[in-house]
Amino acid sequence: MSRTPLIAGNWKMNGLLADGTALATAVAQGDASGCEILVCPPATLIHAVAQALKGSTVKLGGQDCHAAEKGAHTGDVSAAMLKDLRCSHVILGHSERRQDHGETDAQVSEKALAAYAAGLVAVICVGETEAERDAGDTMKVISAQLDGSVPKGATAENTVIAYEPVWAIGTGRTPTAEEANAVHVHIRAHLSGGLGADTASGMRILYGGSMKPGNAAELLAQSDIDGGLIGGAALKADDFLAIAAAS
Ligand code: 3PY
Repeated sequence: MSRTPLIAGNWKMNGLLADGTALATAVAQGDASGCEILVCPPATLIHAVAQALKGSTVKLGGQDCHAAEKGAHTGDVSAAMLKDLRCSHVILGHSERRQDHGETDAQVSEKALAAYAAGLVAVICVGETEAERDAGDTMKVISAQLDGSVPKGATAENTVIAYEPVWAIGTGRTPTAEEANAVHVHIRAHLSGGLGADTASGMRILYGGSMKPGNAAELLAQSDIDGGLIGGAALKADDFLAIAAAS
């Protein structure tokens, strides 16, 4: 099945109003033919970035949402609030949230259900640590994360998976394109068992973890790598657009 590549920028906790708006404006002016482009700024910038993206095909996403619809959750943002600001996607279960906030697979799954209810696409992140990889446990760890984090109602339309080896995030190190693809193939096969072959073959699986212009073409040429979730390189419009052009 052909899957349109998705090139997603995870800005993490970076950007003030002026530079965030300038970055979004530059991305909106780039050539997005041949792929979908998504930018996920910090919550404080979503409104301004939405204005900057008006009239462009670049999509907008949040970096997290709460599982509850609303209520006494100081500092949190609901899926409906993201939708209200014209987001179409939300990243869930990034390893930095799993590490910094102790997020569990079950919480990620509940957040995904909240995202679906609000009409958002959930970009669900999974990935092994260096110790898990060294112990030969990569596939086992990824399978368990998928089982716990991806809800039963996941479809190829409402869910994207991002494979982000924790040891490759922000380190400049990446698996070889073939090693990364082997995990993507495993993810698709595992999803097929739980969600059915049609859903699994239509679902996009992004690679994340130090994807940059220099390695994007090789990674994106692999059979089961359907795009990228880009960290540092998403903060420079030229680099981000070069990755999109390689897709
Ligand atoms: C990275 O590439 O650093 C990421 O964590 C993308 O989400």
